[in-house]
Amino acid sequence: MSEVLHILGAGSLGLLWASRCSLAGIDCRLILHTPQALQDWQSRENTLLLERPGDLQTVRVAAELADSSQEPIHRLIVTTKAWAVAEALESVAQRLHAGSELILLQNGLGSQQAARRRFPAQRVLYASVTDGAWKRNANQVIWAGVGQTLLGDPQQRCAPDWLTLLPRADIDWRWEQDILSVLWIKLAINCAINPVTALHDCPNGQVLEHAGAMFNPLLAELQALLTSQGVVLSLPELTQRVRAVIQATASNSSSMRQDVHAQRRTEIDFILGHACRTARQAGLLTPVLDELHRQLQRYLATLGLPQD
Ligand code: KPL
Repeated sequence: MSEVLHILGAGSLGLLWASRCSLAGIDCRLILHTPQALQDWQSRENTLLLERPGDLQTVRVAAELADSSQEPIHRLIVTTKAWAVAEALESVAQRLHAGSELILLQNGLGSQQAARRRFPAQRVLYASVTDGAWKRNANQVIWAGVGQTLLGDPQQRCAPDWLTLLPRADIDWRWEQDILSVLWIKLAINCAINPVTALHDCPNGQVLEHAGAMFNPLLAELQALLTSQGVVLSLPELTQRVRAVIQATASNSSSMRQDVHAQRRTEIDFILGHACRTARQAGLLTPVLDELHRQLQRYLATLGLPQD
């Protein structure tokens, strides 16, 4: 690939992309948030460790600050949390040009549409990622579960050519004509699992017992919401999908529970908040979803965490 691939956000997903692409010989640049983070990165000689079961690889990845270069950014992978996207993109706005392509890897919905509104001249792709990764420290990432990356563009049918290079970096990706439906279904699954795990401080496998009698009405509301957004998925299918994720990730901590444990801002507003707002706009009544949203907001407030 001739163009540099910039990665904005040095969380677990950012480091996972940076390490895999660099190992594959793709010229990557990690955009860090603060001068201190850049200094720390450089003091470790730009090295990043990628750990997979039974394997540890060291790779060099160059890093920079958003404003430490005027060099245009042609291809940008945005790997921040959903609530950080707007500010992160603003920091590189001067370096984007009409041909720049952005790929957004966030959970939930809302941050993608906001980015598209803010950058109408750029191509903005949306992605759904199922890889499991976590950071052991600032320059070591563990690729705990190999997943798939579904990519799409609600406004254009064709994938950019350069994506065909991604399998070289062990990124198993697929082009999705209807990426919004994929993201809506993922959001519905997250609405059914993540708040329960955060409120009850439990792994995903205990969601059914803690959700109790509200589980089925919650899924019925979520299914109606999906239908209102043009997503074709019956209630039995949605129920089966949610149960399958609970089973497949039974011992995992949801991303929301992990955020609460780390005293980090959660993505509540891009998951439950977006679902409740969209339901209202569609004229749907979603009392169970609304109550879950309020309950989680109250809980976050008691922990001193933002309610959005
Ligand atoms: O996507 C997830 C998350 O934690 O955000 C699930 C599917 C619930 C897996 O943990």
